[in-house]
Amino acid sequence: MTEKKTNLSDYNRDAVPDGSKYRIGVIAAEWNPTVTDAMLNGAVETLAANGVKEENIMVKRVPGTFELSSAADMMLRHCLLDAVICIGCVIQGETRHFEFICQAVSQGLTNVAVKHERPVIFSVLTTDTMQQALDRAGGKHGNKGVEGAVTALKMCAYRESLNNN
Ligand code: DLZ
Repeated sequence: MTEKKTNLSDYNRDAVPDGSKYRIGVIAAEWNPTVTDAMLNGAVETLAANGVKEENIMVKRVPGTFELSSAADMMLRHCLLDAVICIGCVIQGETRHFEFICQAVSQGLTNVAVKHERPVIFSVLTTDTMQQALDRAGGKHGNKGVEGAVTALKMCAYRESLNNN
């Protein structure tokens, strides 16, 4: 049973599968780059710290969070990967863009995961303010990129456990 986490960067090292045999894609949106770059670094560092080889981590960037779904779909169609981590940051503004982007990316990434039967990780911050996002991109609440990398490895192992039955 997973307890409620107080910090996104906290994880039990013993509970994370060894990543040495996995190939992982990481796609980061260019919007709000201070936030997404910090999440990207957190994700890549965490993958490496848990055994994923540098040559097995494919990093790509896309213009905005809205593009993450189509980019993940293309990546899984063209590249042999075990999982894709999608990193974005949408901050509530004065227009309704926020709700359209959040709705589209959450549903879109789910669809891509189901279509390809691969973990597609939702490392997307959806916050009211930039400060709330920074707090979750290496700030006082940890780094959502770290959480995404840990989730990707756990889901790779989950999928593998089914193949072995
Ligand atoms: C247009 C837009 C707006 C208003 N806000 C954000 C945001 O907070 N975070 C983000 O990642 N992207 C934003 N975008 C860009 C869209 O995601 C997308 O790139 C454009 O609508 C073009 O499809």
